[in-house]
Amino acid sequence: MPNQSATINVMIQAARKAAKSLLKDFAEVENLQASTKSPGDFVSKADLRAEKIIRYELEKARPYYGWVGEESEETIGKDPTRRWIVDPLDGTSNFLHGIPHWAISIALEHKNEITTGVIYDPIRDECFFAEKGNGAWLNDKRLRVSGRTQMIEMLFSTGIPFANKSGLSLTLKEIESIMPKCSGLRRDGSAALDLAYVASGRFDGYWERGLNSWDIAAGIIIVKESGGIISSLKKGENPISNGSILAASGKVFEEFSNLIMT
Ligand code: 2AM
Ligand code: CA
Repeated sequence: MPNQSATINVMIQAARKAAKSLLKDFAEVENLQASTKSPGDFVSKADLRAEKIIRYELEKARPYYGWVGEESEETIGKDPTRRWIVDPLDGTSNFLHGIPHWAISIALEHKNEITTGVIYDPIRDECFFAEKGNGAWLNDKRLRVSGRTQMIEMLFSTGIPFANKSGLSLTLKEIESIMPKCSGLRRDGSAALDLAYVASGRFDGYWERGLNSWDIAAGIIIVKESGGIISSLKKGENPISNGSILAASGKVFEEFSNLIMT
């Protein structure tokens, strides 16, 4: 079993409490699918309810930390070196469509470095978490990135820009270059779970652009502590600031990033 800090226990407890509320709302969304009413507003409220629960739990335990998240303005804490980076519901489109693939993502940043992360998938009761220097875990099992060595056996994941998001043709070009060389590509709709799946060796690599810090913050430390490599798609930059990310096992990082980052 992992030797967990008090901080990570607080984060996991907050995620589990929010999960109860989200699961109740998700059951409701599934009922709404067959009706003509739009569940969009309902889901925004589910998201806000989950954020409120997480914020209450985290601020109760650590009142001096700052906060940045999808649903509210950034708050600078009395301790300006630490902030929570939170996505109460990552994979909103899946949630909205009744697809059981979404997660809660909570990270702690200290002096511009992510030190702790929790990604909780309530549907499968899978809690991925990591703390700097303490390894990454899925429930009570230690995580390792994939050991596969041949790209042709590897499975990758990405996000494809939709609606008015930019970068569609670039992503399609990247997909065209990787598809003949690998064993498949998934577009599952939750950046947090994509990173958790790289950390657990389910995916061998993942890349996406146009993200926000809260989509990827927890995943970054979980991948790193699983022995994986994280990079921005712009060399030398920080994915937290520019929202473009590539994650992979060390076995394929170079080949993969050469295909994607050219
Ligand atoms: P969300 O579900 O919390 O919106 C899917 O490709 C990933 O991109 C999800 O993690 C999703 O997070 C995120 N995403 C969706 N729309 C986005 C947007 N307009 N800007 C940044 N990230 C977005
Ligand atoms: Ca998100």
